[in-house]
Amino acid sequence: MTSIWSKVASRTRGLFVEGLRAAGTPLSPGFYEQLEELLIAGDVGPVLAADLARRVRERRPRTLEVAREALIEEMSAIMSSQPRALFIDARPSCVLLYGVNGSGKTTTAGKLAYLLAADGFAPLVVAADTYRAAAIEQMQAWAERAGVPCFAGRPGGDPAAVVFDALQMAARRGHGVVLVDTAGRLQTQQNLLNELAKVARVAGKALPGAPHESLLVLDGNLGQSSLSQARGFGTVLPVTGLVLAKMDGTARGGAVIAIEAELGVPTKLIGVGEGPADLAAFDVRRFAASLFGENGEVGG
Ligand SMILES: Nc1nc2c(ncn2[C@@H]2O[C@H](COP(=O)(O)OP(=O)(O)OP(=O)(O)O)[C@@H](O)[C@H]2O)c(=O)[nH]1
Ligand SMILES: [Mg+2]
Repeated sequence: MTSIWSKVASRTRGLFVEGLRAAGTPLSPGFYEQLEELLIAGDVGPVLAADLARRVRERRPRTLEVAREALIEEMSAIMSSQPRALFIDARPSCVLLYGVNGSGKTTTAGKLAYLLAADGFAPLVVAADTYRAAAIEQMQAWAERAGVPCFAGRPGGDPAAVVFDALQMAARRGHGVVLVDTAGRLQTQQNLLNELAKVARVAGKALPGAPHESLLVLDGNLGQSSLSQARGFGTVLPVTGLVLAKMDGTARGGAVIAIEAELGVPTKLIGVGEGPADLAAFDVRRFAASLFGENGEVGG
C-alpha cells in the first residue's frame, strides 16, 4: 500500500511541499492567500480553494505542522462520506467500467482482475468494447496477464448482448465477479450514453441487481473537466464510484476533491501505473497526506 501512495506523482506532492514552505508559518502575513493559490494550482477549483483556506484559518493553527493536519482533516470532511469498498458481495457481482476515450478503462479492468483474482474472487473479464478488434485484443492480453478468462464478443457486435451472455455464463460457472470493459465515449454523445444505459439495463435482466458497481474511470490529468464527465454520465446511470487513473503522472489530483464535494460520489480506486499491481483502494487520508509528500511531511 505504501508503495502505491509513493507513486502518486511527485509533481503533485512537490507542489504542496515547496509551496507551503515558501508561505512561511500560519502566522506569516499572506500565508492563507498563498495556501489558496496553491490549492487552485492543484486543481481543487477556486470556490473550494477559498473555502478550504478559510476553514483552516478559522482553526487558528500556530505552526505549519498543525496547519497541514488541519488541511488534511478539512479536505477529508468535504469529500464523500459514502462507503469506498466495492459492492461485490453478491456472487457473481457485475462491475461496469466506463468513461471518455483513453481514460484508462481497459487497463483498470485488467489491474482489478489481477487484484480480485489474488483475493479469490475468480473474476471474469468481458470485452464489451466491440467497436474495435484491437480493443478486444487489448482486453484479452490483460486477462492473460492477470491469469483470468476473458469473454469476448465479435467485433461490431451489440455490447449489451455480449454482457448478457457473459453474465449468464459467469453465474453458471461460479465466477465471483464480472468486470465489464466498455468502449470510450464522451459525456456529450447522447446516442453513446444511451447505449451505455442499455448495457446496464440488460445486465440487470441477466443478473438481478447488476451492475452492482458502476464505475466512472477518470484520467487524473484532466483536472476540472472530470466534473462535467461525472455530471454527464450521471444523467444516464447512477455512478456508484470513481476510479482515478494515471495518478502517477499528474499534478492535478485535487480535482477529485471537487468532484466528491459536488457530487458526493466516492472515489473507490486509484491507478498509479501500467503494471498489474498498480491499482489500490482509494483512501482519503492517504490521498490528502500524499499531496504533502511521501510521509505527509512538510518542509523536510
Ligand atoms: N502511467 C499510467 N498509465 C496508464 C494508467 N492507466 C492507463 N494508462 C495508460 O493509458 C493509456 C490508455 O489506457 P486504456 O486502458 O487503454 O484506456 P481506455 O479507457 O480503455 O481507452 P479506450 O478504450 O480507447 O477508450 C494506455 O497507454 C495505458 O497503458 C495509469 O494508472 N498510469
Ligand atoms: Mg479500452
